[in-house]
Amino acid sequence: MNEEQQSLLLNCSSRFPPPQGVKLSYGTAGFRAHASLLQSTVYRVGILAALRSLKTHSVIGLMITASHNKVSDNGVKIADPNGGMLSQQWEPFADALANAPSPQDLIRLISEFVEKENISFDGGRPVEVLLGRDTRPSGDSLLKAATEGITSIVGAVAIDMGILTTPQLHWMVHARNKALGALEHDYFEQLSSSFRCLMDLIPMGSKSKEPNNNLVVDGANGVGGVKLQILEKLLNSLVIEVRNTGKDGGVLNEGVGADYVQKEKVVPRSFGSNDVGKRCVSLDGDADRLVYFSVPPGSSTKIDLVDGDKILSLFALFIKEQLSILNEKEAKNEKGSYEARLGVVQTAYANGASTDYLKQLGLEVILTPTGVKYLHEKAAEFDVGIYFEANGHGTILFSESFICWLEARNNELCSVSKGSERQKAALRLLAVSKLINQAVGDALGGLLLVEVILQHLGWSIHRWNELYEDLPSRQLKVKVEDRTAVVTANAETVAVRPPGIQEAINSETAKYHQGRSFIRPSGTEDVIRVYAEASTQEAADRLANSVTKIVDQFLGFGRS
Ligand code: G16
Repeated sequence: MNEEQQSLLLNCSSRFPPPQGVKLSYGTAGFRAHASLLQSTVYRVGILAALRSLKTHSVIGLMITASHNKVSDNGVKIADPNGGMLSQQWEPFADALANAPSPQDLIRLISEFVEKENISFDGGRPVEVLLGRDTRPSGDSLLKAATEGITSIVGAVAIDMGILTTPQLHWMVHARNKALGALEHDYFEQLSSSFRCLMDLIPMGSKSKEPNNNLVVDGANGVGGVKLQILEKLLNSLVIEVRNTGKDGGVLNEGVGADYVQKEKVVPRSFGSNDVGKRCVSLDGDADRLVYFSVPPGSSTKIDLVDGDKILSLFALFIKEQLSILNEKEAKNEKGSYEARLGVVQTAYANGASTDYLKQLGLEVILTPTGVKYLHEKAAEFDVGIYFEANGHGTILFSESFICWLEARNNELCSVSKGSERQKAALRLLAVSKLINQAVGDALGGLLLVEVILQHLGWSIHRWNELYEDLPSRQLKVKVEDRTAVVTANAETVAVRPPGIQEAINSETAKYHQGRSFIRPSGTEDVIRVYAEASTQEAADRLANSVTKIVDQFLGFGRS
């Protein structure tokens, strides 16, 4: 680093002292904390984003959001050149940067890292970072801190893309680096045109079976509902009623949103007995998750939840069907046929019944730790990789080689059997690859794909929910003195620390028919999460409560 660069960093960073006595870490989805603690961290992540752009010669994204967390929290994460999460190799540097005590330490760290990574400041290429933020009131000042961080690297440019859903920002980075249109307008255009294409390809017989084109959306009082209202105008065929847009004084994620609905299994605010029988969907605060639900007859608060596992199952069913149509009969021995590898990725939170169902479909099911960064990486190993967390975060990834093959196949079929089922299957798969975000889970694209598939199959939400019966489950969280005291293994199914805790959980779980339980430290909140599953709801609740007590005994406040 030359002197000009060093003195720029010194001047700027002295205006962003780190908070005292707080250790932050780049968790499941970036840094998250009370917004008042984050000025320095966001400033420093701005520096990291500019360095990442220098290193990769690409456009990088920086998103300011704490997604499902409380409105008083905020957070920051990086989108890599392909639109995915920051390379995990850079996470230790992010941690070190965020926690460097003084500007001098910060500069030393950056110098060492720049040398180790062989980052050149004289590449002569543009260094660009796209910035986005959700609707949190603290977002504006944190965005300024991020901009200062980015421009603390000589020649780096920060481009404010405005208030966005997290997946929109990831999508824009992906598109920019592929030299495609990357404005919000392009995003809406791509989603709406691929949706319309899929709707046009729905078999005639299916359309009338599900008369209900009306969808009621809980926007979590965040950014997603508002963006969906814009998108709806381009769709023609769906009637979407958005509630909890945040415009009527509702608080972000408070009694609303996908996280609340999935964890509590009750209706969000503004929903109730008048909604019995309707198809409802809940987004989270930054619209990277979605879960469906319906209100059963006679209920005003309870719901029938259709979670991320069921979305995954619906997608898997549809994709599998399209792939088998493509490979049908006469196609088998034709030159150029392609046995696409289809795989699905879940976490330990996946309901046991969903995993059994997917295996019965003959699919390869892989388990990873919680966090899209892990699931995405695994799904990318397939030609078509579908990943979903039970909480509704997921997408479908198509390999570049499979997309190329599909495009060539579609052209070929166009000339020999235009309009055939096989050509339609190729077109559908191509449209799905454009509708569903290739960078990260996206509630808007996910929602449109669910709607298309339900219409394609002629299914109601109830028929969809009957794919398999969920095992009753319960999720709880426990505040402990130090959540890092819990260390897990085997995709978080086993707690290897503190010693003895797993044995205690095992002996409790063994008391329950179809019992399963695990604990893990959250990467977005200061808690230990507890999951329990058993043959009845009452048993799942009891098991979760007992495991919570075990966590408290081993790690609760007051124990050393
Ligand atoms: C983030 C991650 C998800 C993860 C969730 C909860 O979601 O992107 O992969 O499931 O946090 O993580 P944890 O249990 O570690 O707190 P979001 O929607 O908050 O960005």
